[in-house]
Formats: sequence, C-alpha cells, structure tokens
Amino acid sequence: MSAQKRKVIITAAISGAEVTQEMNPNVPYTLEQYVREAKGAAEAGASIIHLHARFDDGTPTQDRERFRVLIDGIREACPEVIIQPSTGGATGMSADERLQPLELDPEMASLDAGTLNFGGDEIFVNTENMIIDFAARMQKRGVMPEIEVFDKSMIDMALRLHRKGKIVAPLHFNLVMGVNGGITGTPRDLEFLVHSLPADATFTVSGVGQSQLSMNVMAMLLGGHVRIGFEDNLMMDRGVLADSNAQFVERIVRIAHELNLEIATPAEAREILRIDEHKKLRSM
Ligand code: KMH
Ligand code: ZN
Repeated sequence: MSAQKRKVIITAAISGAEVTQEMNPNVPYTLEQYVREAKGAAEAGASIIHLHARFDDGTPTQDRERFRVLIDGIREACPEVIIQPSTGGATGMSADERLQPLELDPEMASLDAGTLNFGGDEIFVNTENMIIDFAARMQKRGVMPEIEVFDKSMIDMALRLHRKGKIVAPLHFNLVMGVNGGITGTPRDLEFLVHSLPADATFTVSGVGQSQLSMNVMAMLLGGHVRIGFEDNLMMDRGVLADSNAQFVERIVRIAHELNLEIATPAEAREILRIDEHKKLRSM
C-alpha cells in the first residue's frame, strides 16, 4: 500500500499593488487581464488567488465595486478557486479604505500583523488596534484571515492576540520573506519563523524577487505551502521576465512532483486550512 502524499496549496498573488506593467507588461490591470492571469494560474494548479485590485490605468484601489467586478469575473472563469482579497492594499491607504473588500464576504482575506518599512520612504501601517479591528470584522463575517508576517515580531503579535481571543484558530500564516524592511529571504530566517509557529498552524511562504524560488522550495521541505506571483516576483530567471503567473505555478508543480508531493485542489485546500470553521463564526 502506498502512503498518502502530502498536498501542497499553491497561492497565486497575481497582481500586487507595487509592481507595474512598466516592470513587466504581463501584470494585470484590466478585468480581461485579471481573468487571464487568474484562469491560467488556477488551471496550472493554484487553488488560492490573492487579490489586489487595480483600475484599468493600473492605479491600485481597495474600492469595493472594483473588487466585485474582478471577483465576479474570476469566479465565472474559475468557479472553484478560493479568492483571497488583500486588506493590506497599498501603503498610504486608510484602514477604512483597505477594509472594503470584506463587505463582499470572501472566504479568506489577508490580515497584516504589524507595521514595517516598505522600501524608500514607504511605511506599511498596521497598529495593534488596527489588527484587532480587522480581525474582529473578519470574524463577524466568517472570513478566514491569512495572517501576513513580514518579520518575527509579527508572529509574536498574532499569537498574543490569539491568546487574548482576538484572532481565532485555525491559524494560517503567510511568511513573506525578503521585503526591503522585513526579514530576509534566507533559509536561516525562514527556519526561524517556521519554528516560531504553533505546531497546529498552517503556513505558506512568499519570497520577494530572487528569493521566491528558494523560499518556495524550502517551504515545501518544511511542511508548508507556497505563494508565487507577480506581487512578489516578476522574473523567471536573472534577466528573464515571466510570461504569466501560470508560468510560476507550472514550475512549482514540477518541483513539487519531484519532491514526491501532490498539489491540493481548491476543495482540498479548503479542508487543509479548515476554512469552514471560520465560516461558522459568522454572526451577522
Ligand atoms: N501591498 C503591501 C503594502 C497584503 O496584501 O495584505 C501590503 C500587502 C499585504 O500586499
Ligand atoms: Zn498582498
């Protein structure tokens, strides 16, 4: 009898808020481009789409109605996929602005667990009270948070708020490695973060720029899940732009199979993350 292979969840962060078509012409701005990128990634094996919205000219927005249009379009093209809107948006946006996509009752949303420098003069603000408020709104709507961690202190913050009952289990983390202002994308630092998580938490790993591939591979070796996509990385190799988000997914699928792992379907991802347990908390 062959042992069951572990299933890896692939998240595609297809758009981001900081990257532009000047940097890579395949970054999606229009509905048609979003649907192309989401569908390609989902067909290649992504079960979660982490979503930042843009207007047609590329301006990042947290506008609820723009999210509605993009989510409806993606759902029509890939009905099974889990759509995870960002509540981080772009640096400089207010909390109220950032919270808008929650009004669409998504299954999941990102929950950023601390403030950090975000390159140049940018500061990504997430005070303790903001985190508590964002988490409460998610819980009320039955939305599962993906806790975004850019440094070790953010794991400590999330666990402190969990002990106080402000962030409820099941806990799922995204360890974002290599942001200019956050923890570096090195094996030593990833191991440090993974070993700081509770044993029953699930985690995915994002690596910025060149660290994407090595951090993804290490995540799979450490029992975690992976995030790929234009939000984190625009290049397939040094000097080679990626054609699509799907291209990153295809590479991870190949490596996962070599590592004797299977790729989770969206239904399997829902089970692994226990999304339903968050849905049941809905109280409005
Ligand atoms: N765009 C970054 C400032 C998230 O999606 O929650 C924040 C971010 C995190 O991308
Ligand atoms: Zn994001």
